[in-house]
Amino acid sequence: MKTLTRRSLLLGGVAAAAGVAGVSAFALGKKFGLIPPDWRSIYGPGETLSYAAHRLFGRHARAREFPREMISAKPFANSIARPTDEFTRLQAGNFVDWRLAVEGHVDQPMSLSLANLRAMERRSQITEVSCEEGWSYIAEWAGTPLATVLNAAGVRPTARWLVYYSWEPDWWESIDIDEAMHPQTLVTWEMNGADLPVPFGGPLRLRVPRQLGYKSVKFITRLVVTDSLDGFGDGTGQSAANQGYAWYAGI
Ligand SMILES: Nc1nc2c(c(=O)[nH]1)N[C@H]1C(S)=C(S)[C@@H](COP(=O)(O)O)O[C@H]1N2
Ligand SMILES: [Mo]
Repeated sequence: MKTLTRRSLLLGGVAAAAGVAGVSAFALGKKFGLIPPDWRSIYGPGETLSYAAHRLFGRHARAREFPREMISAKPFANSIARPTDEFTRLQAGNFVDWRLAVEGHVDQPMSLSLANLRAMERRSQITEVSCEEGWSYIAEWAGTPLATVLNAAGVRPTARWLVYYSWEPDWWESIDIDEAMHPQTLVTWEMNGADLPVPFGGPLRLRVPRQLGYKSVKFITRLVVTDSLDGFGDGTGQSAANQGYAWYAGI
């Protein structure tokens, strides 16, 4: 007869407890927003840890802001896709017909012109753009805090993520709602005191200065507030996920 020894009972109990703990740690992590959408990727465990640490300890941390003397004399604009005829037409009209749509989990979906945004609020900050390839530059950016735009639309309590789209169809990204509401996250329409130049993402760029350059998407046209990233891409919430860009790119 097989007897249950103290030892086997103990081992079984520990394994069961570990199993339960393993499952519930993940479930708890998800519940409290500690799990990034790309936790399944090659970055998986490391990404999850760095994102969880950021969520727990760095939610309100601020990106470094620089003194005016440190603004780069020659900022580097990464290459962009060749403008379409439609883009060229909008540019010829000084982008008066450019619109930023605000949709999803908001009380009042909106379609905003540059003039609408300028009339809302202006904030400026001197921050750095850092590319994952190693170069960086410092510039003064001015625009409307994204929080101001989202509050104008009335963010619903179900909001967890913000997905943002570019004029370039293969460029879109997402951030969590804390990053979206962070005071340094800016719907940017001005750079170094002039209208945001097209090579730097004009007329409208989302500056997310707490993360690497690729999260600062140029030529933004649409913001979607959502409770889940499941339907966005393959659930990883970014266009570049399959090219090895980590979803969370905190610096
Ligand atoms: N629409 C769009 N946004 C984009 C890119 C792009 O190619 N298209 N490149 C990204 C990358 S990889 C970086 S590092 C920064 C570069 O910003 P810069 O051109 O101002 O240096 O823009 C990001 N935003
Ligand atoms: Mo980049």
